[in-house]
Amino acid sequence: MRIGITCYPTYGGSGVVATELGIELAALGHEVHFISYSQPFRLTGRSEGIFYHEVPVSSYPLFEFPPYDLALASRMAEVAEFCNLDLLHVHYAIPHAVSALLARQMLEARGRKLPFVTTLHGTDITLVGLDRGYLPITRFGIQESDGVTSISSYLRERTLVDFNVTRPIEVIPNFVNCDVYQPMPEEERSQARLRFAAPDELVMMHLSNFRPVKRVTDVVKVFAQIARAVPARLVLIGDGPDRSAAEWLAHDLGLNTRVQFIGKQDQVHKLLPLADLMLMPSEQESFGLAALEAMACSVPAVATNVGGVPELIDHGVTGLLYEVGEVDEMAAGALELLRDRARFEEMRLAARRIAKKKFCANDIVKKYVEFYESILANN
Ligand code: GMT
Repeated sequence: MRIGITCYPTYGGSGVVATELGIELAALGHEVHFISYSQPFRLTGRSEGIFYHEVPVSSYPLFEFPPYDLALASRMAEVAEFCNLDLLHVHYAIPHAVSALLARQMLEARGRKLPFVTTLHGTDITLVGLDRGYLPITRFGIQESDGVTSISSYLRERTLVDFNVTRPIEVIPNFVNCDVYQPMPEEERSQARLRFAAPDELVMMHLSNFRPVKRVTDVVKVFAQIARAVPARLVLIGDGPDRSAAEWLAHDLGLNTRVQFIGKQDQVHKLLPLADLMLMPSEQESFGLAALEAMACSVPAVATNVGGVPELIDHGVTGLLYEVGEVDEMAAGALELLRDRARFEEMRLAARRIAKKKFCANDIVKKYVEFYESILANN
């Protein structure tokens, strides 16, 4: 198949999933064309079968807001025509589903078909999409898609209820390449951990885009309690609006030397295995890809019982779940787990086992391919 993929290219779960999907599809022999305003950040090399088409967005004095969605629609139609795409797969409904709809109509007028699949990721439904200014057009884009998938059952329900969408939504969960995201051999791990911690110190990790929904200051608060009880370090990967609030909090709590903000990183699969626990105290999380990536590396997450997270983490078995804001409970639960080496080891193994069993790229990517085939068969 020749598949066009559109996503947000910057740091964020939906762009990661879209990019990893494209890479996996190309490895299966499909031709993948990324169409976006800049190259997706995880698309570092360019393996065979992967192409990137930039969307030029011209600005004129008349435009206070350059119309990216129109430029994108135009580029989608061009790429589909020149590269003979079979279908488009857009990740994150706003504005991508609407741009794809326009591209499909542009090609229809020329007697050519371009079905498109929309994958819903989270805030496109739970936050941005609920904004009255965007809701009707987002709903229209979803409703008019040739196929719709969501990354968790929770998100599917939210879309059906909050958007009153009547078309079927297939749940295809997020996935991880368990050969890339995997535990590190012990000697290599001990050596690599020295970058962040002394040999006797534990390493807590957080990975996100530091948006308010991630509650990064809770990460620091949980860590502060852990660090009071045991020798530990906190490594925060990523960047975003709440980074400075978290930095100030770490400073005010006297944790400067124990907390490291290492910013955006391309090779998170080399960092996650160095952690003992992942901290993900989010307010909302339709899936929690960062926790899955950590689990594949045998790193359980201390997370919140929100959205699609319970579909990923089984409390007490593959990680720990708490209500939003239960900072004391999260710290106490983490400490209790870390002190019980046998239970901790068991959870580490269970986390990787479940990542491999339920969320392995090989199995999930097959589901996408089957879904594409069913869309093409009906169009
Ligand atoms: O979490 C974010 O702020 C980014 C957002 C996105 O769309 O890039 O993430 C959403 O999609 C991820 C990949 O499917 C999910 O793992 C995240 O749970 C989801 N975020 C939220 O629902 C807040």
